[in-house]
Amino acid sequence: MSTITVGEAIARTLEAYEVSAVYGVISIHNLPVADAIGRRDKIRFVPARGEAGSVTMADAHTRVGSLGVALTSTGAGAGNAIGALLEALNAGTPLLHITGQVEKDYLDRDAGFIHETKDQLTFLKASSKAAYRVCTPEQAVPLLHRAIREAMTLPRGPVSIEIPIDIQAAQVEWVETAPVAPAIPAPVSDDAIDALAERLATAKRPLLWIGGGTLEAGDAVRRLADAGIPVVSSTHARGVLPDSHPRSLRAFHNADSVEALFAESDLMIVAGSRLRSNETKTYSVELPRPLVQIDIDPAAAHRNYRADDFLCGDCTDVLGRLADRLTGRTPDAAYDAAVAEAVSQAEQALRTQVGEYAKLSDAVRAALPEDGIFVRDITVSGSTWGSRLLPIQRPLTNIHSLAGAIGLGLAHGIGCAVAQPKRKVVTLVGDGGLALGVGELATMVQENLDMVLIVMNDGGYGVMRGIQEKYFEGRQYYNELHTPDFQQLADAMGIQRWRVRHGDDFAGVLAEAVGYHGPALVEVDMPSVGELKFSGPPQKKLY
Ligand SMILES: Cc1ncc(C[n+]2csc(CCOP(=O)(O)OP(=O)(O)O)c2C)c(N)n1
Ligand SMILES: [Mg+2]
Repeated sequence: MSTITVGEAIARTLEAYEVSAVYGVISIHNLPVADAIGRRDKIRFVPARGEAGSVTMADAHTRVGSLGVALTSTGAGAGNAIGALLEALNAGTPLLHITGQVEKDYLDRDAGFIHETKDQLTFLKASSKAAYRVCTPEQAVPLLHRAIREAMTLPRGPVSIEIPIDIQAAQVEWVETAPVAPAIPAPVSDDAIDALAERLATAKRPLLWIGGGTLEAGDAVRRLADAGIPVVSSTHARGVLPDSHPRSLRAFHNADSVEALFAESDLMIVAGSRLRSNETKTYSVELPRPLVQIDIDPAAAHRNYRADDFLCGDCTDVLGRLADRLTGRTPDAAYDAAVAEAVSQAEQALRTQVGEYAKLSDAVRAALPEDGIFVRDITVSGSTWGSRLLPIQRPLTNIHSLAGAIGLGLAHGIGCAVAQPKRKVVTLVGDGGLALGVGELATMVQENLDMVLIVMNDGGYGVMRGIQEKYFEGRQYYNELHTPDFQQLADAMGIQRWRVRHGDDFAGVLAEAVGYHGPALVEVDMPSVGELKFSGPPQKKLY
Protein backbone atom coordinates (compact mmCIF):
# COMPACT_ATOMS: atom_id res chain seq x y z
CA MET A 1 0.00 0.00 0.00
CA SER A 2 1.38 3.44 -0.90
CA THR A 3 1.80 6.28 1.55
CA ILE A 4 1.25 9.94 0.79
CA THR A 5 1.19 13.12 2.88
CA VAL A 6 -1.96 14.08 4.73
CA GLY A 7 -1.97 17.25 2.59
CA GLU A 8 -2.12 15.10 -0.52
CA ALA A 9 -4.82 12.87 0.98
CA ILE A 10 -6.87 16.00 1.65
CA ALA A 11 -6.45 17.24 -1.91
CA ARG A 12 -7.49 13.83 -3.30
CA THR A 13 -10.51 13.71 -0.99
CA LEU A 14 -11.62 17.19 -2.07
CA GLU A 15 -11.35 16.05 -5.68
CA ALA A 16 -13.57 13.06 -4.87
CA TYR A 17 -16.24 15.55 -3.75
CA GLU A 18 -15.76 17.40 -7.05
CA VAL A 19 -14.59 20.54 -5.30
CA SER A 20 -13.81 22.96 -8.12
CA ALA A 21 -12.13 25.80 -6.21
CA VAL A 22 -10.32 26.43 -2.95
CA TYR A 23 -10.06 30.02 -1.73
CA GLY A 24 -7.29 30.87 0.65
CA VAL A 25 -4.24 32.70 1.89
CA ILE A 26 -1.19 30.47 1.99
CA SER A 27 0.93 30.32 5.10
CA ILE A 28 3.60 28.26 6.81
CA HIS A 29 0.68 26.56 8.57
CA ASN A 30 -1.19 25.27 5.52
CA LEU A 31 1.50 24.76 2.87
CA PRO A 32 1.35 20.93 2.79
CA VAL A 33 -2.31 21.20 1.76
CA ALA A 34 -1.73 24.12 -0.64
CA ASP A 35 1.29 22.36 -2.16
CA ALA A 36 -0.71 19.20 -2.82
CA ILE A 37 -3.54 21.18 -4.44
CA GLY A 38 -0.96 23.01 -6.58
CA ARG A 39 0.92 19.90 -7.66
CA ARG A 40 -2.22 17.96 -8.59
CA ASP A 41 -3.53 20.95 -10.53
CA LYS A 42 -7.15 19.72 -10.64
CA ILE A 43 -8.69 22.26 -8.29
CA ARG A 44 -8.53 26.01 -8.98
CA PHE A 45 -6.78 27.78 -6.11
CA VAL A 46 -7.97 31.36 -5.75
CA PRO A 47 -5.54 33.46 -3.71
CA ALA A 48 -7.76 35.79 -1.72
CA ARG A 49 -6.07 38.84 -0.19
CA GLY A 50 -7.55 38.17 3.23
CA GLU A 51 -9.07 35.23 5.08
CA ALA A 52 -12.40 37.02 5.52
CA GLY A 53 -12.53 37.28 1.75
CA SER A 54 -11.58 33.64 1.24
CA VAL A 55 -14.38 32.28 3.43
CA THR A 56 -16.91 34.72 1.97
CA MET A 57 -15.90 33.64 -1.54
CA ALA A 58 -16.34 29.99 -0.53
CA ASP A 59 -19.75 30.88 0.94
CA ALA A 60 -20.88 32.41 -2.38
CA HIS A 61 -19.36 29.51 -4.31
CA THR A 62 -21.59 27.09 -2.43
CA ARG A 63 -24.69 29.29 -2.71
CA VAL A 64 -24.59 29.43 -6.49
CA GLY A 65 -22.55 26.33 -7.31
CA SER A 66 -21.12 23.43 -5.34
CA LEU A 67 -19.30 22.90 -2.05
CA GLY A 68 -17.06 25.90 -1.33
CA VAL A 69 -13.77 25.37 0.46
CA ALA A 70 -11.54 27.90 2.22
CA LEU A 71 -7.98 27.42 3.44
CA THR A 72 -6.59 29.66 6.18
CA SER A 73 -3.65 29.79 8.51
CA THR A 74 -3.54 29.17 12.26
CA GLY A 75 -4.47 31.83 14.80
CA ALA A 76 -4.85 35.27 13.29
CA GLY A 77 -5.52 33.73 9.87
CA ALA A 78 -8.35 31.59 11.26
CA GLY A 79 -9.49 34.56 13.35
CA ASN A 80 -9.74 36.78 10.29
CA ALA A 81 -12.24 34.29 8.89
CA ILE A 82 -14.67 34.46 11.81
CA GLY A 83 -17.02 37.20 10.54
CA ALA A 84 -17.35 35.35 7.26
CA LEU A 85 -18.07 32.04 9.03
CA LEU A 86 -20.76 33.79 11.07
CA GLU A 87 -22.43 34.91 7.86
CA ALA A 88 -22.29 31.39 6.38
CA LEU A 89 -23.79 30.02 9.60
CA ASN A 90 -26.53 32.65 9.51
CA ALA A 91 -27.28 31.89 5.87
CA GLY A 92 -27.16 28.11 6.34
CA THR A 93 -24.39 27.79 3.76
CA PRO A 94 -22.51 24.51 3.84
CA LEU A 95 -18.83 25.14 3.34
CA LEU A 96 -15.61 23.55 4.46
CA HIS A 97 -13.04 25.66 6.26
CA ILE A 98 -9.64 24.00 6.58
CA THR A 99 -7.19 25.73 8.86
CA GLY A 100 -3.83 25.03 10.42
CA GLN A 101 -2.76 24.44 14.00
CA VAL A 102 0.61 24.44 15.76
CA GLU A 103 2.56 21.15 15.89
CA LYS A 104 0.62 18.64 17.95
CA ASP A 105 3.27 18.37 20.69
CA TYR A 106 2.87 22.09 21.39
CA LEU A 107 -0.91 22.24 21.29
CA ASP A 108 -2.58 24.13 24.15
CA ARG A 109 0.75 24.66 25.94
CA ASP A 110 1.17 28.42 25.54
CA ALA A 111 4.51 27.55 23.97
CA GLY A 112 4.95 30.68 21.91
CA PHE A 113 4.83 28.57 18.74
CA ILE A 114 4.48 30.67 15.60
CA HIS A 115 0.82 31.64 14.93
CA GLU A 116 -0.24 30.03 18.21
CA THR A 117 -3.52 31.20 19.62
CA LYS A 118 -5.17 30.57 22.94
CA ASP A 119 -8.16 28.45 22.07
CA GLN A 120 -8.69 28.30 18.33
CA LEU A 121 -11.10 25.36 18.40
CA THR A 122 -13.44 27.20 20.75
CA PHE A 123 -13.73 30.25 18.52
CA LEU A 124 -14.19 28.02 15.47
CA LYS A 125 -16.92 26.08 17.28
CA ALA A 126 -18.62 29.32 18.24
CA SER A 127 -18.83 30.52 14.65
CA SER A 128 -19.35 27.29 12.67
CA LYS A 129 -21.99 24.58 12.69
CA ALA A 130 -19.24 22.30 13.97
CA ALA A 131 -15.46 22.36 14.30
CA TYR A 132 -13.06 19.44 14.52
CA ARG A 133 -9.42 18.98 15.47
CA VAL A 134 -7.38 16.35 13.68
CA CYS A 135 -5.17 14.63 16.26
CA THR A 136 -3.49 11.89 14.21
CA PRO A 137 -2.60 11.54 10.51
CA GLU A 138 -5.01 8.59 10.19
CA GLN A 139 -7.89 10.74 11.42
CA ALA A 140 -7.52 13.45 8.78
CA VAL A 141 -9.49 11.93 5.89
CA PRO A 142 -12.23 10.37 8.05
CA LEU A 143 -12.74 13.70 9.81
CA LEU A 144 -12.84 15.48 6.46
CA HIS A 145 -15.67 13.15 5.39
CA ARG A 146 -17.47 13.83 8.64
CA ALA A 147 -17.00 17.58 8.29
CA ILE A 148 -18.41 17.61 4.76
CA ARG A 149 -21.32 15.37 5.73
CA GLU A 150 -22.10 17.62 8.69
CA ALA A 151 -21.92 20.76 6.53
CA MET A 152 -24.27 19.25 3.92
CA THR A 153 -26.81 17.79 6.35
CA LEU A 154 -29.93 19.91 6.94
CA PRO A 155 -29.92 22.45 8.51
CA ARG A 156 -26.70 23.12 6.64
CA GLY A 157 -23.81 25.30 7.74
CA PRO A 158 -20.06 25.88 7.62
CA VAL A 159 -17.78 23.34 9.28
CA SER A 160 -14.18 24.02 10.28
CA ILE A 161 -11.39 21.51 10.63
CA GLU A 162 -8.02 22.36 12.15
CA ILE A 163 -4.97 20.27 11.33
CA PRO A 164 -1.63 20.60 13.14
CA ILE A 165 1.10 21.46 10.67
CA ASP A 166 3.18 18.34 11.40
CA ILE A 167 0.11 16.17 10.76
CA GLN A 168 -0.48 17.93 7.42
CA ALA A 169 3.04 16.89 6.39
CA ALA A 170 2.95 13.36 7.90
CA GLN A 171 2.65 10.23 5.78
CA VAL A 172 -0.51 8.11 5.74
CA GLU A 173 -1.59 5.06 3.84
CA TRP A 174 -3.91 6.06 1.02
CA VAL A 175 -7.11 4.10 0.82
CA GLU A 176 -9.60 5.50 -1.64
CA THR A 177 -12.91 6.26 0.10
CA ALA A 178 -16.16 7.25 -1.59
CA PRO A 179 -17.79 10.61 -0.79
CA VAL A 180 -20.22 10.38 2.10
CA ALA A 181 -23.82 11.50 1.50
CA PRO A 182 -25.56 13.88 3.90
CA ALA A 183 -27.92 12.40 6.47
CA ILE A 184 -31.50 12.04 5.21
CA PRO A 185 -34.11 13.62 7.48
CA ALA A 186 -37.05 11.59 8.71
CA PRO A 187 -40.16 12.32 6.63
CA VAL A 188 -43.19 14.09 8.10
CA SER A 189 -46.11 11.68 8.52
CA ASP A 190 -48.85 11.50 5.88
CA ASP A 191 -51.39 12.31 8.60
CA ALA A 192 -49.68 15.61 9.39
CA ILE A 193 -49.57 16.56 5.72
CA ASP A 194 -53.21 15.53 5.23
CA ALA A 195 -54.18 17.75 8.16
CA LEU A 196 -52.30 20.72 6.72
CA ALA A 197 -53.87 20.11 3.29
CA GLU A 198 -57.27 20.10 4.97
CA ARG A 199 -56.54 23.46 6.64
CA LEU A 200 -55.49 24.85 3.25
CA ALA A 201 -58.55 23.47 1.50
CA THR A 202 -60.89 25.26 3.88
CA ALA A 203 -58.95 28.52 4.29
CA LYS A 204 -60.39 31.45 2.34
CA ARG A 205 -57.27 33.61 2.23
CA PRO A 206 -54.21 31.46 2.94
CA LEU A 207 -50.66 32.79 2.62
CA LEU A 208 -47.32 31.04 2.33
CA TRP A 209 -44.21 32.72 3.78
CA ILE A 210 -41.01 31.17 2.42
CA GLY A 211 -37.46 31.41 3.73
CA GLY A 212 -34.05 29.95 2.93
CA GLY A 213 -35.27 26.46 3.78
CA THR A 214 -37.27 26.49 0.53
CA LEU A 215 -34.43 27.33 -1.84
CA GLU A 216 -34.76 23.91 -3.48
CA ALA A 217 -38.56 23.80 -3.24
CA GLY A 218 -39.27 25.97 -6.29
CA ASP A 219 -41.43 23.40 -8.04
CA ALA A 220 -43.61 22.79 -4.97
CA VAL A 221 -43.93 26.50 -4.19
CA ARG A 222 -45.01 27.24 -7.75
CA ARG A 223 -47.62 24.46 -7.64
CA LEU A 224 -48.99 25.87 -4.38
CA ALA A 225 -49.09 29.35 -5.90
CA ASP A 226 -50.83 27.95 -8.98
CA ALA A 227 -53.40 26.43 -6.63
CA GLY A 228 -54.30 29.92 -5.41
CA ILE A 229 -51.95 30.50 -2.48
CA PRO A 230 -50.05 33.81 -2.59
CA VAL A 231 -46.42 33.64 -1.53
CA VAL A 232 -44.42 36.20 0.39
CA SER A 233 -40.69 35.66 0.52
CA SER A 234 -37.79 36.45 2.79
CA THR A 235 -35.10 38.36 0.91
CA HIS A 236 -32.98 35.16 0.90
CA ALA A 237 -35.73 33.11 -0.77
CA ARG A 238 -36.43 35.63 -3.52
CA GLY A 239 -36.90 33.96 -6.87
CA VAL A 240 -38.00 30.59 -5.44
CA LEU A 241 -41.31 31.77 -6.83
CA PRO A 242 -40.48 34.07 -9.76
CA ASP A 243 -41.52 37.70 -9.20
CA SER A 244 -43.40 37.42 -12.47
CA HIS A 245 -45.84 34.93 -10.91
CA PRO A 246 -49.15 36.76 -10.32
CA ARG A 247 -49.36 35.38 -6.78
CA SER A 248 -45.86 36.46 -5.78
CA LEU A 249 -45.85 39.11 -3.05
CA ARG A 250 -42.07 39.17 -3.56
CA ALA A 251 -40.24 40.29 -0.40
CA PHE A 252 -42.72 43.09 0.31
CA HIS A 253 -43.43 41.78 3.82
CA ASN A 254 -42.65 45.22 5.28
CA ALA A 255 -45.03 47.10 2.97
CA ASP A 256 -48.23 48.54 4.45
CA SER A 257 -50.30 47.06 1.62
CA VAL A 258 -48.98 43.56 2.31
CA GLU A 259 -49.45 43.93 6.07
CA ALA A 260 -53.05 44.80 5.29
CA LEU A 261 -53.33 41.49 3.42
CA PHE A 262 -51.92 39.69 6.46
CA ALA A 263 -54.72 41.20 8.53
CA GLU A 264 -57.34 39.64 6.27
CA SER A 265 -55.71 36.25 5.90
CA ASP A 266 -57.04 33.20 7.77
CA LEU A 267 -53.99 30.91 7.50
CA MET A 268 -50.27 31.40 7.19
CA ILE A 269 -47.76 28.65 6.49
CA VAL A 270 -44.21 29.67 7.34
CA ALA A 271 -41.75 27.38 5.57
CA GLY A 272 -38.05 27.34 6.41
CA SER A 273 -37.84 30.91 7.64
CA ARG A 274 -36.45 32.50 10.76
CA LEU A 275 -38.91 35.40 10.43
CA ARG A 276 -35.88 37.62 10.99
CA SER A 277 -36.09 40.87 12.96
CA ASN A 278 -35.53 43.01 9.85
CA GLU A 279 -38.38 41.27 8.07
CA THR A 280 -40.96 41.42 10.86
CA LYS A 281 -40.32 44.86 12.41
CA THR A 282 -38.46 43.12 15.23
CA TYR A 283 -41.09 40.37 15.48
CA SER A 284 -43.90 42.86 15.96
CA VAL A 285 -45.70 42.37 12.61
CA GLU A 286 -49.02 40.63 13.24
CA LEU A 287 -48.92 37.41 11.26
CA PRO A 288 -52.12 35.63 10.23
CA ARG A 289 -53.62 32.89 12.41
CA PRO A 290 -53.56 29.98 12.50
CA LEU A 291 -49.83 29.97 11.81
CA VAL A 292 -48.31 26.65 10.76
CA GLN A 293 -44.54 26.42 10.81
CA ILE A 294 -42.42 23.95 8.81
CA ASP A 295 -38.73 23.63 9.58
CA ILE A 296 -36.06 20.94 9.42
CA ASP A 297 -34.64 22.06 12.75
CA PRO A 298 -36.71 20.87 15.73
CA ALA A 299 -35.25 23.72 17.78
CA ALA A 300 -36.72 26.24 15.34
CA ALA A 301 -40.24 25.48 16.58
CA HIS A 302 -41.95 28.61 17.92
CA ARG A 303 -38.61 30.43 17.67
CA ASN A 304 -39.82 33.96 17.01
CA TYR A 305 -43.57 33.48 16.70
CA ARG A 306 -45.61 30.93 18.59
CA ALA A 307 -46.90 28.51 15.98
CA ASP A 308 -50.33 26.88 16.14
CA ASP A 309 -48.85 23.80 14.55
CA PHE A 310 -45.28 22.73 13.82
CA LEU A 311 -44.12 20.19 11.23
CA CYS A 312 -40.50 19.11 11.57
CA GLY A 313 -39.23 18.18 8.14
CA ASP A 314 -37.51 19.16 4.93
CA CYS A 315 -39.54 21.98 3.31
CA THR A 316 -38.90 20.63 -0.19
CA ASP A 317 -40.47 17.30 0.75
CA VAL A 318 -43.31 18.71 2.87
CA LEU A 319 -44.36 21.41 0.39
CA GLY A 320 -44.10 18.95 -2.50
CA ARG A 321 -46.42 16.47 -0.80
CA LEU A 322 -48.75 19.29 0.21
CA ALA A 323 -48.92 20.54 -3.39
CA ASP A 324 -49.76 16.98 -4.57
CA ARG A 325 -52.89 17.13 -2.41
CA LEU A 326 -54.10 20.52 -3.64
CA THR A 327 -54.41 20.06 -7.36
CA GLY A 328 -58.20 20.63 -7.37
CA ARG A 329 -58.21 23.87 -5.37
CA THR A 330 -59.92 26.77 -7.19
CA PRO A 331 -58.19 30.15 -6.93
CA ASP A 332 -60.30 33.08 -5.76
CA ALA A 333 -60.43 35.95 -8.29
CA ALA A 334 -61.15 38.61 -5.66
CA TYR A 335 -58.19 37.44 -3.57
CA ASP A 336 -55.95 37.47 -6.65
CA ALA A 337 -57.01 41.02 -7.40
CA ALA A 338 -56.21 42.06 -3.81
CA VAL A 339 -52.75 40.48 -4.11
CA ALA A 340 -52.03 42.24 -7.40
CA GLU A 341 -53.13 45.54 -5.88
CA ALA A 342 -50.95 45.05 -2.77
CA VAL A 343 -47.89 44.32 -4.92
CA SER A 344 -48.55 47.28 -7.16
CA GLN A 345 -48.92 49.63 -4.16
CA ALA A 346 -45.77 48.26 -2.48
CA GLU A 347 -43.75 48.67 -5.66
CA GLN A 348 -45.06 52.18 -6.24
CA ALA A 349 -44.22 53.23 -2.67
CA LEU A 350 -40.70 51.89 -3.08
CA ARG A 351 -40.24 53.61 -6.44
CA THR A 352 -41.29 56.89 -4.87
CA GLN A 353 -38.88 56.36 -1.96
CA VAL A 354 -35.84 55.62 -4.13
CA GLY A 355 -36.47 58.35 -6.71
CA GLU A 356 -33.84 58.45 -9.46
CA TYR A 357 -32.36 55.15 -8.29
CA ALA A 358 -35.39 53.26 -9.61
CA LYS A 359 -33.73 53.93 -12.98
CA LEU A 360 -30.60 52.12 -11.75
CA SER A 361 -32.68 49.12 -10.67
CA ASP A 362 -34.38 49.09 -14.07
CA ALA A 363 -31.01 49.47 -15.82
CA VAL A 364 -29.49 46.52 -13.94
CA ARG A 365 -32.51 44.38 -14.77
CA ALA A 366 -32.42 45.35 -18.43
CA ALA A 367 -28.69 44.67 -18.79
CA LEU A 368 -28.29 41.55 -16.63
CA PRO A 369 -29.57 38.30 -18.19
CA GLU A 370 -32.20 36.44 -16.16
CA ASP A 371 -29.65 33.82 -15.08
CA GLY A 372 -27.18 36.57 -14.14
CA ILE A 373 -26.30 36.87 -10.47
CA PHE A 374 -26.91 40.08 -8.57
CA VAL A 375 -24.89 40.42 -5.36
CA ARG A 376 -25.41 43.21 -2.88
CA ASP A 377 -23.57 44.47 0.14
CA ILE A 378 -25.38 46.16 3.02
CA THR A 379 -25.88 49.65 1.61
CA VAL A 380 -28.79 52.06 1.26
CA SER A 381 -29.16 50.85 -2.33
CA GLY A 382 -28.91 47.20 -1.34
CA SER A 383 -31.54 47.55 1.37
CA THR A 384 -34.04 49.48 -0.77
CA TRP A 385 -34.17 48.87 -4.52
CA GLY A 386 -31.55 46.06 -4.54
CA SER A 387 -33.43 43.82 -2.13
CA ARG A 388 -37.02 44.43 -3.24
CA LEU A 389 -37.52 46.51 -6.37
CA LEU A 390 -35.16 44.69 -8.71
CA PRO A 391 -37.22 41.82 -10.18
CA ILE A 392 -35.82 38.36 -9.46
CA GLN A 393 -37.01 35.27 -11.33
CA ARG A 394 -34.70 32.52 -10.09
CA PRO A 395 -33.56 31.47 -6.62
CA LEU A 396 -30.08 32.47 -5.54
CA THR A 397 -29.72 35.26 -8.06
CA ASN A 398 -29.87 37.95 -5.36
CA ILE A 399 -27.03 37.14 -2.98
CA HIS A 400 -26.47 39.15 0.19
CA SER A 401 -25.27 39.15 3.78
CA LEU A 402 -28.08 37.71 5.88
CA ALA A 403 -26.47 38.68 9.15
CA GLY A 404 -26.32 42.25 7.86
CA ALA A 405 -22.56 42.77 8.07
CA ILE A 406 -21.06 45.23 5.62
CA GLY A 407 -18.02 44.40 3.52
CA LEU A 408 -18.94 40.98 2.10
CA GLY A 409 -20.25 42.13 -1.28
CA LEU A 410 -17.06 42.13 -3.32
CA ALA A 411 -15.92 38.73 -2.03
CA HIS A 412 -19.41 37.27 -2.48
CA GLY A 413 -19.33 38.53 -6.06
CA ILE A 414 -15.93 36.93 -6.66
CA GLY A 415 -17.10 33.56 -5.33
CA CYS A 416 -20.16 33.70 -7.60
CA ALA A 417 -18.08 34.61 -10.65
CA VAL A 418 -15.60 31.78 -10.01
CA ALA A 419 -18.36 29.24 -9.39
CA GLN A 420 -20.42 30.29 -12.42
CA PRO A 421 -17.99 31.58 -15.06
CA LYS A 422 -20.65 31.50 -17.81
CA ARG A 423 -23.10 33.69 -15.89
CA LYS A 424 -22.68 37.44 -15.55
CA VAL A 425 -22.25 38.79 -12.03
CA VAL A 426 -23.19 42.33 -10.99
CA THR A 427 -22.12 43.28 -7.47
CA LEU A 428 -23.46 46.32 -5.66
CA VAL A 429 -21.33 47.81 -2.89
CA GLY A 430 -21.11 51.07 -0.96
CA ASP A 431 -17.93 53.09 -0.64
CA GLY A 432 -17.85 52.25 3.09
CA GLY A 433 -18.39 48.51 2.76
CA LEU A 434 -15.90 48.20 -0.08
CA ALA A 435 -13.17 49.62 2.16
CA LEU A 436 -13.31 46.55 4.41
CA GLY A 437 -12.03 44.23 1.70
CA VAL A 438 -10.73 46.59 -0.97
CA GLY A 439 -7.69 44.34 -1.52
CA GLU A 440 -9.98 41.76 -3.12
CA LEU A 441 -10.20 44.06 -6.16
CA ALA A 442 -6.82 42.57 -7.01
CA THR A 443 -8.29 39.06 -6.75
CA MET A 444 -11.10 40.04 -9.12
CA VAL A 445 -8.51 41.23 -11.66
CA GLN A 446 -6.05 38.39 -11.23
CA GLU A 447 -8.79 35.81 -11.74
CA ASN A 448 -10.06 37.84 -14.72
CA LEU A 449 -13.65 37.57 -13.54
CA ASP A 450 -16.60 38.54 -15.69
CA MET A 451 -18.08 40.84 -13.14
CA VAL A 452 -19.30 44.41 -12.78
CA LEU A 453 -18.81 46.13 -9.46
CA ILE A 454 -21.23 49.02 -8.90
CA VAL A 455 -19.81 51.36 -6.25
CA MET A 456 -22.43 53.62 -4.69
CA ASN A 457 -20.27 56.57 -3.69
CA ASP A 458 -21.91 58.85 -1.15
CA GLY A 459 -18.70 59.68 0.69
CA GLY A 460 -19.57 57.75 3.83
CA TYR A 461 -22.03 55.59 5.71
CA GLY A 462 -25.41 56.39 4.18
CA VAL A 463 -27.34 53.83 6.23
CA MET A 464 -25.93 55.20 9.46
CA ARG A 465 -26.68 58.78 8.39
CA GLY A 466 -30.32 57.79 7.96
CA ILE A 467 -30.50 55.98 11.30
CA GLN A 468 -28.87 58.85 13.18
CA GLU A 469 -31.17 61.31 11.45
CA LYS A 470 -34.24 59.39 12.55
CA TYR A 471 -33.28 58.26 16.05
CA PHE A 472 -30.74 60.84 17.26
CA GLU A 473 -32.54 64.10 16.53
CA GLY A 474 -30.51 64.56 13.38
CA ARG A 475 -27.12 64.51 15.12
CA GLN A 476 -24.50 63.07 12.78
CA TYR A 477 -21.27 61.48 13.94
CA TYR A 478 -18.56 59.40 12.26
CA ASN A 479 -20.33 59.03 8.92
CA GLU A 480 -18.12 61.18 6.75
CA LEU A 481 -15.24 59.15 5.31
CA HIS A 482 -12.20 59.97 3.26
CA THR A 483 -13.04 58.17 0.04
CA PRO A 484 -10.54 57.26 -2.65
CA ASP A 485 -10.94 58.35 -6.24
CA PHE A 486 -12.54 55.15 -7.51
CA GLN A 487 -11.66 55.95 -11.12
CA GLN A 488 -7.98 56.14 -10.24
CA LEU A 489 -8.29 53.09 -8.02
CA ALA A 490 -9.79 51.14 -10.95
CA ASP A 491 -6.96 52.33 -13.20
CA ALA A 492 -4.36 51.31 -10.62
CA MET A 493 -5.92 47.85 -10.38
CA GLY A 494 -6.38 47.44 -14.13
CA ILE A 495 -10.18 47.49 -14.06
CA GLN A 496 -12.33 48.91 -16.85
CA ARG A 497 -14.36 51.76 -15.33
CA TRP A 498 -17.24 54.17 -15.73
CA ARG A 499 -18.69 56.97 -13.61
CA VAL A 500 -22.37 57.97 -13.62
CA ARG A 501 -23.53 61.41 -12.50
CA HIS A 502 -27.05 61.46 -13.86
CA GLY A 503 -29.95 59.01 -13.49
CA ASP A 504 -30.69 59.15 -17.21
CA ASP A 505 -27.25 57.67 -17.91
CA PHE A 506 -27.78 54.50 -15.88
CA ALA A 507 -29.29 52.46 -18.72
CA GLY A 508 -26.53 53.25 -21.23
CA VAL A 509 -23.62 52.75 -18.84
CA LEU A 510 -24.99 49.54 -17.35
CA ALA A 511 -25.56 48.10 -20.83
CA GLU A 512 -21.94 48.89 -21.75
CA ALA A 513 -20.44 47.66 -18.49
CA VAL A 514 -22.44 44.42 -18.44
CA GLY A 515 -21.60 43.91 -22.12
CA TYR A 516 -17.88 44.25 -21.36
CA HIS A 517 -16.24 40.87 -20.73
CA GLY A 518 -13.99 41.04 -17.68
CA PRO A 519 -13.60 42.97 -14.44
CA ALA A 520 -15.45 46.29 -14.59
CA LEU A 521 -16.36 49.05 -12.15
CA VAL A 522 -19.23 51.52 -12.33
CA GLU A 523 -19.03 54.33 -9.82
CA VAL A 524 -22.28 56.11 -9.03
CA ASP A 525 -21.68 59.67 -7.90
CA MET A 526 -24.64 59.82 -5.53
CA PRO A 527 -24.53 63.50 -4.57
CA SER A 528 -24.84 64.32 -8.30
CA VAL A 529 -27.57 61.76 -9.03
CA GLY A 530 -29.76 62.72 -6.09
CA GLU A 531 -30.92 61.71 -2.64
CA LEU A 532 -31.76 58.14 -1.68
CA LYS A 533 -33.85 58.02 1.49
CA PHE A 534 -33.48 55.20 4.01
CA SER A 535 -33.46 55.24 7.79
CA GLY A 536 -32.66 51.63 8.49
CA PRO A 537 -34.84 48.55 8.49
CA PRO A 538 -38.33 49.02 9.94
CA GLN A 539 -38.26 48.09 13.60
CA LYS A 540 -40.39 48.31 16.68
CA LYS A 541 -37.90 50.58 18.40
CA LEU A 542 -34.17 51.20 18.13
CA TYR A 543 -33.32 49.88 21.62
C1 LIG B 1 -19.37 44.60 10.01
C2 LIG B 1 -20.30 45.75 10.19
N1 LIG B 1 -19.88 46.89 10.77
C3 LIG B 1 -20.72 47.94 10.89
C4 LIG B 1 -22.01 47.87 10.42
C5 LIG B 1 -22.95 49.06 10.55
N2 LIG B 1 -23.28 49.60 9.22
C6 LIG B 1 -24.40 49.26 8.57
S1 LIG B 1 -24.56 50.02 7.11
C7 LIG B 1 -23.12 50.86 7.33
C8 LIG B 1 -22.66 51.85 6.30
C9 LIG B 1 -22.24 51.22 5.01
O1 LIG B 1 -21.69 52.23 4.22
P1 LIG B 1 -21.57 52.06 2.65
O2 LIG B 1 -21.02 50.75 2.32
O3 LIG B 1 -20.86 53.24 2.12
O4 LIG B 1 -23.09 52.06 2.16
P2 LIG B 1 -24.14 53.25 2.36
O5 LIG B 1 -24.75 53.04 3.70
O6 LIG B 1 -23.38 54.53 2.28
O7 LIG B 1 -25.13 53.07 1.27
C10 LIG B 1 -22.52 50.54 8.54
C11 LIG B 1 -21.25 51.09 9.04
C12 LIG B 1 -22.41 46.65 9.86
N3 LIG B 1 -23.64 46.46 9.40
N4 LIG B 1 -21.54 45.63 9.72
MG1 LIG C 1 -21.58 55.03 1.44
